[in-house]
Amino acid sequence: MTERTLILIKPDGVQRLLVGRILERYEQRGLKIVGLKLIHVQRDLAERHYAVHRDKPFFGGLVDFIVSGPLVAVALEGLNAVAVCRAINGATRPHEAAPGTIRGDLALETAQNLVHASDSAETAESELTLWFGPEDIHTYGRDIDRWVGGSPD
Ligand code: FUP
Repeated sequence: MTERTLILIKPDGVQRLLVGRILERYEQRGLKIVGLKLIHVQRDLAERHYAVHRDKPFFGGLVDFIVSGPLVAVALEGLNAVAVCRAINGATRPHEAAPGTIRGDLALETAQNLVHASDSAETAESELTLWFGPEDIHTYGRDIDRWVGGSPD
């Protein structure tokens, strides 16, 4: 099923000059970039984004990290985009992430694991609303859509 999902290339990805390489992994899989922006996020948005972790011991550090510098928010669309992006990212803890995944190839620390991806279609919908206005999401067709199962909108 064609889905949309939210990716964040977190501040460590920007600082480590990995934005292009990380974006390329989703793009070359066939996923369509339908929204893209660099944003130095306010605490309030970071806390709402990670609200599910509010009671966890790592919550404060996680929010500090996300607001520490600009990050890149990406809205991606494609067949099974939610599961595909989670697989491209790899396990949350980089030492458990398989080689070939972003975290398995490029990260060592759980607290600085480079990327976020929505964990379900429902979460994706609410996270995309949090990070993007309707005017920031673009629906368009690509010539390659018929080769990668993209929706030809
Ligand atoms: P993920 O969906 O893979 O991004 O992972 P989670 O939603 O479980 O966690 C969100 C973020 O919290 C992780 F990316 C890093 C941080 N975290 C920690 O710092 N320590 C932990 O033990 C678990 C998560």
